Amino acid sequence: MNKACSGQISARDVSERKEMNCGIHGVSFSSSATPSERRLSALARHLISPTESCSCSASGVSASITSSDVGSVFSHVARAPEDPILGVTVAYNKDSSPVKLNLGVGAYRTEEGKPLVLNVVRKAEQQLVNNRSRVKEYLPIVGLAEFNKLSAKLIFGVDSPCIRDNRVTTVQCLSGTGSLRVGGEFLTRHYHQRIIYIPVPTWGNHPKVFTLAGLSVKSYRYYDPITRGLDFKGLVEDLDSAPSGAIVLLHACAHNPTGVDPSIQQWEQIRQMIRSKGLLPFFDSAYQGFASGNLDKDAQSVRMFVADGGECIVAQSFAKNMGLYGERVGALSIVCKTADVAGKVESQLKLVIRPMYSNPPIHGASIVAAILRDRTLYDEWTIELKAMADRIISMRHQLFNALRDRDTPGDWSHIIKQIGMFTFTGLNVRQVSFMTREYHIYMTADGRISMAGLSSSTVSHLADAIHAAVTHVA
Ligand code: PLA
Repeated sequence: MNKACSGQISARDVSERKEMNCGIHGVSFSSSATPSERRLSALARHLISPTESCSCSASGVSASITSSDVGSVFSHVARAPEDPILGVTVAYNKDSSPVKLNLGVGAYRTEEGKPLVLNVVRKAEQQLVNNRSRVKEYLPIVGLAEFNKLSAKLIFGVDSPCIRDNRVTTVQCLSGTGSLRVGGEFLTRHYHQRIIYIPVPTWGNHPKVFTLAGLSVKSYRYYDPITRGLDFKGLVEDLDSAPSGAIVLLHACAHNPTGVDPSIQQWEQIRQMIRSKGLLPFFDSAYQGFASGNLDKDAQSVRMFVADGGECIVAQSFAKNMGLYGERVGALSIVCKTADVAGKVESQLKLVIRPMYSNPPIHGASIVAAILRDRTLYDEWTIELKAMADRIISMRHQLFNALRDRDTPGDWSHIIKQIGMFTFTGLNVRQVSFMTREYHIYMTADGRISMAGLSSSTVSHLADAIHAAVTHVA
């Protein structure tokens, strides 16, 4: 299993790749290159990654020309590997076993193992359908204004000073990923420092999103595999040696994949350090409400940074907390020092978005706005959200108890200590592939399991598989 398939391409790998001047197809630029040249170069390096270029030059497997390829102008195209996370679902779908279990992608399932459309979402959609005055015109480039306002209130708090002072600009984007990408491109164009620090490990898409946005990705230590907790000392050391102005990617809550979040005291120390060094915090908030079941509590880290009057960026996703995965609804907020700056920033965000996808889709944002604007629907949402978070917490306890009952070797207390959708089990690549092969359990190669995909009826199957893996596979 190579690293590119592990779901955990570290930022160091990315930097190494960036430093590898592969020179293939003559695409390489010196440090004096313009931003657009650098972006092109980053794109080329991404497309011609070492693993892929090896497979075409060394083994010749991927790029071999079969008779049906002859004559195609694309016959040189090498087959790319599946995505480390979404590819798990592709493999799962091909498995015909009745006991198969998909614990790969972070998508909530009911106790019956079914995807869930929240009741409150059904109600909001019904309202939208019943309203004959609604049309399907294009939204503005920045999306639905009401959605933007309400999203900002959700993450920053209704009484947030940045909203009161009009110091924040919020634009609707294509879910969390799109928000990160638009934010990254804006920074490449308009921020003086193009280095972004991401935690190790982090969501596998982060290094790719930011590299392709034109930023240079570096890493900071985050997780200690020995304690299975936060490597706070490593984090502080790495951020302390970051160049002034560097961007720092922070998971607002429910860190993916580790499920390890800083305590409030640690967040305060991180905040002080970031502010004293003049670093720029960029929050990824993909799980608000999923960590604790409480929307305000899960936004605390972000709000601490806004309360000090400094600037920050937040990418928000409604995929998980409203179960709107496929609607692709999210928001990017940039908190500035003054309303005037925020207005100018917004004008530039429009120039990033317009050539990328012109304007965002209307349906998902309308659902979110309908729920956030209406007290009754909002309250109902918080109850459904808490129920999802509680079911995940209950699965943690059930899995922990099942391993204890089996006397499975090792300390499994991290299963109940970690927070959010995922458990970072500590299982290695060989153990993971054993579980897939022998038990039809699908998960990412880094040993992450989506607790949201587990139910009371599948816990014992998973516990049997983990027990067998740790007792039979080193
Ligand atoms: N940020 C983090 C930390 C995430 O975990 C995810 C999704 C996103 C952003 C993007 O979500 P969105 O674009 O759908 O709003 N991570 C998932 C899915 C749940 C994925 O990989 O796309 C995961 O299984 O890790």
